[in-house]
Amino acid sequence: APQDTQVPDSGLVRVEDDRTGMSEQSLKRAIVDNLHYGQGKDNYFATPYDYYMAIARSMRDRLIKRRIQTARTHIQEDSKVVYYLSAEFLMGRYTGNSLINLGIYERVRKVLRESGLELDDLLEKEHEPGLGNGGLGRLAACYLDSLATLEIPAVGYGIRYEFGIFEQEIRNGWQAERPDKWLSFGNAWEVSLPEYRTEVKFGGHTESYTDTKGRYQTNWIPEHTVFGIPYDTPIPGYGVNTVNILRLWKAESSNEFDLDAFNAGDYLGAVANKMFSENISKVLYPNDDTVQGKELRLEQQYFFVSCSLQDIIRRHIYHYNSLDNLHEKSAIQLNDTHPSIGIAELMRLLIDVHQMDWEQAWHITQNCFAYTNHTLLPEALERWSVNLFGRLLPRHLEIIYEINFRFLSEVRKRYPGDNERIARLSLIEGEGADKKVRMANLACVGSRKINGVAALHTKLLQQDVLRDFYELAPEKFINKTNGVTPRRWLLLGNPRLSNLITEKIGEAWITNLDELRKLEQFADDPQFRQTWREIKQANKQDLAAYIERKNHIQVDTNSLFDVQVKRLHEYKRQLLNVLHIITLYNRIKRNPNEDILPRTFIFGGKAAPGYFIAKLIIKLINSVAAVVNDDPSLEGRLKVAFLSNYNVSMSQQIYAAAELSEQISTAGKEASGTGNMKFALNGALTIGTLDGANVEIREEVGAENFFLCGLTTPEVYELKAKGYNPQEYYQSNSELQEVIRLIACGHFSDGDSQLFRPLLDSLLYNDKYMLFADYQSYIDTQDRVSQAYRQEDNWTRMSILNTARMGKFSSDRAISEYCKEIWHVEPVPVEFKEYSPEDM
Ligand code: Z15
Repeated sequence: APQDTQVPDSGLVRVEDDRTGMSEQSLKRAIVDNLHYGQGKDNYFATPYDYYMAIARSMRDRLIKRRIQTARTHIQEDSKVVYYLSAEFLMGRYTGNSLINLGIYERVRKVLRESGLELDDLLEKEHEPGLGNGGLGRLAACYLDSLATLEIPAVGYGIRYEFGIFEQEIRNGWQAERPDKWLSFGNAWEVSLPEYRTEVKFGGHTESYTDTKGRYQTNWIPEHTVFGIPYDTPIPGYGVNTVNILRLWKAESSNEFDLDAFNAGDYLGAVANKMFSENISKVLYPNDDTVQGKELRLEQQYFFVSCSLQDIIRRHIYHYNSLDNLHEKSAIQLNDTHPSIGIAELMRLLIDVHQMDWEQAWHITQNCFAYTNHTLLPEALERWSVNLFGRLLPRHLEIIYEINFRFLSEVRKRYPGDNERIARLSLIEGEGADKKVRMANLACVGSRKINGVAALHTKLLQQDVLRDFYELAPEKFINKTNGVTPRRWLLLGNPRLSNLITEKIGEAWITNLDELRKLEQFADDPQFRQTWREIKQANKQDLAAYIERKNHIQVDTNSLFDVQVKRLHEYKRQLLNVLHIITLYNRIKRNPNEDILPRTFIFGGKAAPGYFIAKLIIKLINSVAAVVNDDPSLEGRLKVAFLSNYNVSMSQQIYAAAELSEQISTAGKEASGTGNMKFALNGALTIGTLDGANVEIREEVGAENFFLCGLTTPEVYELKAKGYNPQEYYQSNSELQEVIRLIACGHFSDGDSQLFRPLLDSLLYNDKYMLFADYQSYIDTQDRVSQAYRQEDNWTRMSILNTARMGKFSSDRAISEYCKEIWHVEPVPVEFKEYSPEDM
C-alpha cells in the first residue's frame, strides 16, 4: 500500500474535527458520523456500500473545507484562472485518489482494519464515473490532477452525462452494450448548485434593431430555452491545500417554457418538451476518434459551452465589474474542437449581451482561447452542416460568417488571387445545400495558440492537416507532448512498486517524476532486480486471479504478459496482434516441439456500437481465444484473454501486471497515445511503431530498451503515393498466407468461412492501415522480444530503465509547459485554516 505523507495528527479530538481532522480518532469518528447521518445506518445494518459512502463523504468533507479556502485565496489574489473545456472527463474512481492526495490512505486503512473492514474492498464499491471514451477524456482527468497539484487556479467544465460510456459485455464472442447507470445509487462526490443555474437558448431567429445610442444591435429570439444546473466535484492536488473543481452541467427544462404549454392546456405536450430538454445531458456519444454528426451532439456541445462561458463571465463581472480584462484573468482551453463553438458564443455574449464592439470582443476572444488538436484522422474532424447549424444556432452562424468575412479579407491581402488557398482556409466548406462549418478552422482562427499532443503529431499538423494555418501564423503553433499523472498511474495503481521506489529513492518522485532517474543506479543490482521481478510477479498473480474469476481462463504467471488495451480501432491494429498469435499457433501446429516462449495475450477495449469492423475484430479475438485456450497440443503455451468492459479501474491493475506493451498503430495515425506511457511507467517494455509519443518514449528510454517495428511515417506516405498493393506482401509471405487461410477456412468460426470475410477482404484488397506491409517486421520484432524475455536479468534491467526514464511523461511536466507557454498562469499556494467563529 502507498505510504502516507506527513499530515498533522495532534492526537486530540475536538467536535469540529469530524469534518476536517486527520488523526486516527477524528477519521474514525468522521466515518461513523457519515455512516449514521449520511446513510442512516449503524454497524448492524450497514452494507459495504454504506461504508464506502461514509468514507467517500468523510473525504469530501475534508476537501470541501480546502475548496472553500482555495476559492477565497484565488479571489483575494486576483488570480488568473485556467478553464479546461472538455466534452469528456474520464475520471475513474475518486475515493482512492482522494485518500492518496490527502496523504491518509494508510491511516484510513488502519482505522478500518481495527473494525474488521478492508479499505481496498470497500473502494471497489464506487461506481466508476466513465464520462469519457478513451485517451482524450482521460487526458483531461490527468490534467486536472496536475493543475491542482501545481496549485494552479483551474476549473474543468463539461457535461454531467446521466449515462457514461456503455458497459461492455461479451456474448458469444460479440460485444453487447448496456447503459451505464452510474448515478443510480447516488454520487457521494458531487454537490449541486441550483442557484447558479444558467439559461441556454436554442433555435428561433434573429432580429436587428438600432438601440437608444444609435448602435446596430442583434436580438436572438430562440425557439426554446434549457437550464443548465452545475454539479461540482472537488479536485484535490497531491500534498497541497489546493482543491479545484470539476463543474459539470445537467440539462433541465426551463419553467417559463413549460408554463406556456401548461397554460395553453397542453399538459402532455409540456411534459414531452421537458423530456426533450433533459435529453441533452442524457448520454455520452460512444465514438472515439470519429464523429457522428448528430444534432443532439451539437446541442450537447453548445449547451455546456454556453453554460460555462456565462458562468465565467458572471464570476468575472462580480469580481472586476467589467469585462475589459477578461483575457488577462482567464485562459480557456479547448479540448479538441468539441467546445470550439465557444469562440462564436463568447463573441455573442460580449457583443449582444454585454454591448461590446466587434473589435474589442474579437481581441478578448482571441486572447482567451487556445486549442488542442488530438487527431490526424480526417474522419475525426468535425464539420457541421450549415443547414443544421443555422436551424439550431442562427445567431452563431451569422457571427461565424462575419468572422470568416473579416478573416478571408486578411487572407486575400496576403495571398492575392490564391483562391484555392482561400477556399481551404475558409470556415465554410462547399457550396449550396451541403455547405459545412469547419470547426477546426474556427478553432484555429479564434485561438491564440494551437497545439498538437506529441512532437511528431505537431509536425504533421504543420505539414499536413493545418498546413495553411501554419503558413499563415506559424507563431501560433506549439507542441505539448501528453503526460499522465504518476499519482493514479503508479502510486495508486501499483502500490507494491511505489513502495519499493520510495524505499530506495524517497518520495520526491511523486511530484517530480524526473527523480525516477535515481533508480538507474540499481539497474545492475541483483538484489534489486530480484525484488523488481517479485513485484511484477505478484501483480501478475493478482491479474491472473481476476482473469480466472471473470473469463474462467487459467493463465501461466510465468508466461510473458503481452497486453493491448485501448479503444478498438482499425488504425490501432489489434488485428496485427491477432495475426501474430495465429502465426505462433501455426508454428506449434507445424512443429509441436518448437521452442516457443509461453505467452498470455491480454486484450481489452470497447468498440463504438456502430463500428461494425471493430466489433468483428472483437469477435475474432474471442474466436481465436476459444480455439487456442482449449487446444491440449499447445500445452498451455498460448493463452488469449479478452477482458470485457475495460475501464480506468481495470486498467490500473493491468498496467501494474503488464510486461509487454503493444503500441502498433500505423505510423502517422496515433496522435500521441497515453497508455504507452502508463505501461512503461509500470515497467512494461514496448513493442511499437514510430508513431505518436512512442517516438519520444524510445528517445527517453534508449533504443536498446524499446522494440521498434514497422514503417516510419515518411515510408507510409511514400508507399501510399506510389500505390500500395497488399497483394505484393501477401504473395511473397508464406507464413502470412497460412494465417489468412486459416481464418478464411473457418478454423476459428466452426467452419463458417463467411464470418470474417469482411476483415480478410479489407486486408487483401485495400489494407488502409498497411498491416501486410508491417507484418514481417512485427513478427521479427516479436521473435526478438521472445529471445529477450528469456534473458531474465537483462529483461529486468530494461524494465527498470524504462520506469527510471519516464520522468518526461508526467502530466506535471505537460501542465507546467501549458502554464508557462500557453496560459501564462502562476501557482497560487493556499493556506489551510481551521474553522473560527468569524466564519459565521
Ligand atoms: C481521442 O481519445 C483522441 C483523439 C480524438 O480526436 C478523439 Cl475524438 C478522441 C485521442 C488520440 O487518439 C490519442 O492519440 C491521444 O493520446 C489522446 O486523444 C489524448 O491526446
